[in-house]
Amino acid sequence: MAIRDRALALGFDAVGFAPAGLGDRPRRALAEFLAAGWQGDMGWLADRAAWRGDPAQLWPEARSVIVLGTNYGPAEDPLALAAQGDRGDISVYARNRDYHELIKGRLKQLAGWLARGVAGQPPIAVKVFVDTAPVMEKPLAQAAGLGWQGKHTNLVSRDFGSWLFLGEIFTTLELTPDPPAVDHCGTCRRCLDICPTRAFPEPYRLDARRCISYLTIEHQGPIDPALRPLMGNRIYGCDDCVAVCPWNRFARATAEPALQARPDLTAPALAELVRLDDAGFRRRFSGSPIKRIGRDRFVRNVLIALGNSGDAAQITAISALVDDPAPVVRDAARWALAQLEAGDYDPAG
Ligand code: B12
Ligand code: SF4
Ligand code: SF4
Repeated sequence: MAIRDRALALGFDAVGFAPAGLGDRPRRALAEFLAAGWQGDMGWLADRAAWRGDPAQLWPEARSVIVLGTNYGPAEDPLALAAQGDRGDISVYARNRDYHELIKGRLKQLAGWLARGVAGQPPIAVKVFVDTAPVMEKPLAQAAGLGWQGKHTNLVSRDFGSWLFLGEIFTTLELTPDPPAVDHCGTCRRCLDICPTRAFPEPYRLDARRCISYLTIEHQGPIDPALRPLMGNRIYGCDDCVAVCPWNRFARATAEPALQARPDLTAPALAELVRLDDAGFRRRFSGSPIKRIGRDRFVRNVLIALGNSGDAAQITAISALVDDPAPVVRDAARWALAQLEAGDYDPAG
């Protein structure tokens, strides 16, 4: 069919159609998630929750959603990095350019083509979304048949495992929906058991406040000291639950040039990252999604990884940051020193 062919020609790897609505379950799950406070300081998840939980409220004229998946499968097993304590583990999605730009550009191309429509037919209205809009992308992708929400809450595809970025085109066009995907997790619980911080209160539910992805990327203040030793060398995001999924045996490395891992972002030396000042940070992460969190939060993460590294050779570099102008950096530096010198850490200090 023309839309699918066009989407694949533009570089998308998976395409499906769903009605512009969500059943009760995702809406209820979102309400329960927010009532439990699992969003932590991602207040934007609660803002416009009515739109997020119901595409019909976000855009009442929309009739269908075209869900597009982009394969970002890594060439090597991301779990292997956890063993390299002197190196920073950056999650697969952040090892090159910001995926939002790539996907949004392609969504706009496809939407523009669609909106031009067929001569003599009524005009077709379209809106494109990726990640940051008030849309629940995973339940929509499941409804469009791209995969199912696994126990780690992310979408699992039979063709690409856990490695699909999602994006959507909402449209006034009536499209015949694809059959929704069915859950194939069965009795497996690998993703739940591998989580270093025990962030899943139960299967299919995530307390984001304990998730290393949230802690390293979204959370702005000092990280709960009880969780720091569990973070290991993860300095931007975490892939453990998605990488361990057995359905990744069907995954393949992405062929997309913009998503190939930059060698300097695959396993950078912590000793080098901890020395970054503002200008150095901006230079190093130009064009990368990491730039968004700024030098202070990033160096906070690096200091926690150093505290977990057991590498006493870094004590001098860490000591240089105990008087850093940024409170989160000072706090993490004192904690890292206490870890490496087996000394005291006073959070109030
Ligand atoms: C907020 C957010 C986060 C937060 C919270 C994650 C979360 N699970 O809610 C944080 C910062 C932790 C995060 C982390 C990551 N994220 Co994120 N994130 C989002 C965002 C913006 C919204 C998700 C959301 O609505 N959460 C609210 C909860 C309520 O909804 P939910 O996740 O759908 O989960 C509910 C359902 O699973 C439901 N449910 C479904 N089935 C069932 C069955 C039963 C029986 C039950 C009881 C419940 C149930 O219950 C759950 C909640 O309790 C989306 C983009 C978007 N606009 O959708 C990207 C998105 C989900 N993230 C994405 C990615 C890649 C990641 C990371 C892998 C990045 C990384 N490597 O660090 C991690 C994975 C962590 C994890 N296990 O989820 C991708 C996922 C792609 C995919 N294939 O699924 C998305 C879709 C972005 C994109 N456009 O590609 N993320
Ligand atoms: S991303 Fe990491 S910390 Fe977050 S739920 Fe998955 S395994 Fe746990
Ligand atoms: S690891 Fe197992 S339980 Fe988790 S999403 Fe994959 S199949 Fe489902």
